[in-house]
Amino acid sequence: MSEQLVAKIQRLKRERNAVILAHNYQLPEVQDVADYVGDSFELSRKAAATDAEVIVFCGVHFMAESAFILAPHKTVLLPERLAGCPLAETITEDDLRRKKREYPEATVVCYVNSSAAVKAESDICCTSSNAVQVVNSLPSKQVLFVPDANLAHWVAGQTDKEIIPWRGHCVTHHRVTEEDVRRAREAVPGAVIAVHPECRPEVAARADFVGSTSALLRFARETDHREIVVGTEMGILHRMKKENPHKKFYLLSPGLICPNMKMTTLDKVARALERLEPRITVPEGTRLRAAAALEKMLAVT
Ligand code: CIZ
Repeated sequence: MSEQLVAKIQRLKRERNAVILAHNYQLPEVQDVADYVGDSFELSRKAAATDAEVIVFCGVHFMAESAFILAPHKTVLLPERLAGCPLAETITEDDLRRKKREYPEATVVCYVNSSAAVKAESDICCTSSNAVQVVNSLPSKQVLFVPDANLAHWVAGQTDKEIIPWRGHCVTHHRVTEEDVRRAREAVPGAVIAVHPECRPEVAARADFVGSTSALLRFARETDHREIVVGTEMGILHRMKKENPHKKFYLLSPGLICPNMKMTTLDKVARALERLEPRITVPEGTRLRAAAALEKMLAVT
């Protein structure tokens, strides 16, 4: 059944002149059918660079929006319309406008895990792999950093700027505790612990390595350690194991499962290609302002 479904997806992909992009947190079978697997920004850049007319973005809503922002003349499909991001939903453009009034001198740095409307209201975007570099490139002393408070804290530890965080969290990463780190050290002595900066500060402080999904994948390839405990969404283990068959990977906490990332199935990918729905678009005024914030990030990284 799954082989037939994969064959159907490949046929539809050719007929539609489509490319399939899958985030590092997607289900293994969805990653395996994709043309590219990566973090949200890497994938959005692929979307902009490809000759394909249709982009099937296997991820969550803000990711498909970013692809559309960078590739507005293409049809961008999100196979599951309801796949949202609770972190991105912690802040609206109105919330951000109010916060900006409180800190009129601050530059607004917006993590890409945010809606197009919030990006449009920001001065510059960042990803978890370039957040420190983006913040340090700014002339202002004060930075309003939205929406992830844990990432803001991690950045604050690596810059002289005054970082004013928003109160958002990724519920999946925020679930991991110090106790999980202690237990992992006991259960797999000698293993190295690598976590995402969306984890709580006390978790990041106790890890051996902290980085974005692309940095974690690089770390897994380059470290001499044979056993790695991973503190990010479980979907990444599929790629880590594929790329490093001789190493052992363990999940830091059984809670590291994002239900939104698991909503996309092969059935829904096939249906999206068949119907060319659900389409994700962004109103042109918002798109242009959000694109400017993303382009500023590219100019300094
Ligand atoms: O932006 C992304 O792709 C996410 C969700 C995390 C990361 O570190 O890549």
